[in-house]
Amino acid sequence: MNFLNKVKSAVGMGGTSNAKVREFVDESAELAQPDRVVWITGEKDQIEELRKEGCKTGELIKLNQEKLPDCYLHRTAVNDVARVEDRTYICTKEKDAAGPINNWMDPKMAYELCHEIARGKMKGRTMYVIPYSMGVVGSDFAKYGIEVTDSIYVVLNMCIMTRVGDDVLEAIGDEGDFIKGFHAKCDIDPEKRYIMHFPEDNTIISVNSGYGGNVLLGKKCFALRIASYLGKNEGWMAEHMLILGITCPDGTKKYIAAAFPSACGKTNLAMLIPPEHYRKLGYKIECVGDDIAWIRVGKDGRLWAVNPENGYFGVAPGTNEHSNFNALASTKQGTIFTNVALNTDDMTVWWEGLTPNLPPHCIDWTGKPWDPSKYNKKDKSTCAANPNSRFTAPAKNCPVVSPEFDSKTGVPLSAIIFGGRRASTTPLVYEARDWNHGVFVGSAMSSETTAAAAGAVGVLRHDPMAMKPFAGYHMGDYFQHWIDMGKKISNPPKIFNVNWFRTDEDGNFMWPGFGDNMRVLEWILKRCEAKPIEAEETAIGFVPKADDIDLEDMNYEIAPGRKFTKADLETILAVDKDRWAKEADEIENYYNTAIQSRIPKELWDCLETLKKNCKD
Ligand code: GTP
Ligand code: SPV
Ligand code: MN
Repeated sequence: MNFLNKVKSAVGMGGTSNAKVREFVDESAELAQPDRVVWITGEKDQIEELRKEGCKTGELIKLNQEKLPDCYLHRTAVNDVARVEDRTYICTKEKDAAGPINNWMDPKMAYELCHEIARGKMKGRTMYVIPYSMGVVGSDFAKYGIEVTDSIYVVLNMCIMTRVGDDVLEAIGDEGDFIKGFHAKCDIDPEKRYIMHFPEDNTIISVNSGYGGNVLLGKKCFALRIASYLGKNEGWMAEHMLILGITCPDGTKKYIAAAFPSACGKTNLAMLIPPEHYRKLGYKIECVGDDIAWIRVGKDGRLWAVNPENGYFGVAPGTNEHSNFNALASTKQGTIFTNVALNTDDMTVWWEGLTPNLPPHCIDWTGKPWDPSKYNKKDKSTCAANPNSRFTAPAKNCPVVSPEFDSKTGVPLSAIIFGGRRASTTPLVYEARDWNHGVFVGSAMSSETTAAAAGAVGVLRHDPMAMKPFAGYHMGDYFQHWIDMGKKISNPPKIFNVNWFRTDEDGNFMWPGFGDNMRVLEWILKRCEAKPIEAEETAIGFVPKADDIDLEDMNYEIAPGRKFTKADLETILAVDKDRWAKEADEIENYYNTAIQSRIPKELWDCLETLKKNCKD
């Protein structure tokens, strides 16, 4: 230990004698030169102290403690509100290992660049050391990380989003391995912002950002980018998927995982409340996870999934007691809000869609008084909350958190669902013919971009398996890994694709979505039974007969005065061969120009079948 002996003060030493842990912390401190090093235990008193400190420095605003106990608001810099995909790099020795759709940098160069940027940047500040676990500590699925950071916001978020504490250091033990995560706010300079991944060294470096997905290194950086690389080498999968459980009227429980791109409905589906008619029949949804699934093949030949996280980093806008009651309920205690509006009348929070009325006295997400009379739904610059404002809420707050949430073995999957935002072409739901075809369907996903990543919103782009921004290696190899996993699963889940976002010619959503998505889940479950309900075989896969989607007590108006009818259902279930022929050409173009190589033969075969089916 060199530098650690020199810092002005050190609180705790994490009680670890793991030389690699101590070396990593020491080297980080040597680089960033903090005045103080504090080891995070995640204990209540320590958290309370950090909240106080955060309020003093202005990083946090204490909210109404009667209405929102232990809840705080944080505002990021205005140029630091979303993931930055163009500044996110996979740094492998060989460029080809990162593949053509990841940014790549030579690891030596990347280390040098980041070290240069971060050198001395914690002078006069505190470096916090966070030992955390992704997954239940001590379980077969669990993997451990140490994140060092100079941000109290990061510490408090990590204490919600992951399992933090000394038991993690114990689990790592004297010899054990862990993922190294270095985060420094530096100057929040967007020109020097880098999110670097070194999958060959189990290392992540993040500089010049203070926003969630860029800095909570256990989440996208570790649990998806690094973990997908580990999963490829170790024979398991790390996916951008929610996991939900469905209790059926006969009391049986089934589990489904679903991959939708960022801000495309995972949190909402994961904790949906079924329509009353379904509740009366005995259906109930429970949430295992809302963003990330780690999946392994069980001894029984099924896929088993866990949620490696411990909280929800959920999209605030649009969340209300009707659209997602359970998510809103999850935010009532111990929650950190990021970039939402502050309602100064009662020191609570507000965002677009929370209530139909606009509160008269708000401070907007940039810290300025908000004028509700200027609010124009179509102009994002008039919003009180940032379109990618978020809440960080403990998973256990969710009224429908699954009893299996803390399971060490995970839950067995009956179905995997892919989906995206598609105004046209893609029907409400269809089922792949088999595993390999399902992999093709996932690989062919496209979706309109959202505010979750910096850049234009509403642009259709390819996002295979919702992993475009998160696969830590070559996308062709990632497809191959899916194909290879299929060979190991004797009892595979069925694979489906859904689209909640079909619009009419005026841009109105044709499907009600949210709780009514239960109607589609029911059909999916019926297709997973030993004797599946019949379906229409089409050019793209199996589509429901319109009569088999239960529309009982559905009260949806596509536009004021225009009730959803069976004819609308038929429209959104229809497969238009001409459009799909074009889609097939576009998929071929994507394979050839973006992914370029390493695409499994099985996927080319599926593409040929699709083309042929569209001509027949
Ligand atoms: P990440 O946390 O970014 O990975 O996003 P997510 O996939 O969990 O997305 P989330 O559930 O937070 O939904 C994002 C946005 O989509 C919100 O504004 C929702 O209101 C909207 N949304 C979710 N489900 C539906 C749906 O079924 N229909 C419609 N029309 N909108 C939906
Ligand atoms: C996403 O963008 O998919 C998120 C939010 O879940 S972030 O953690 O910022 O990546
Ligand atoms: Mn996500």
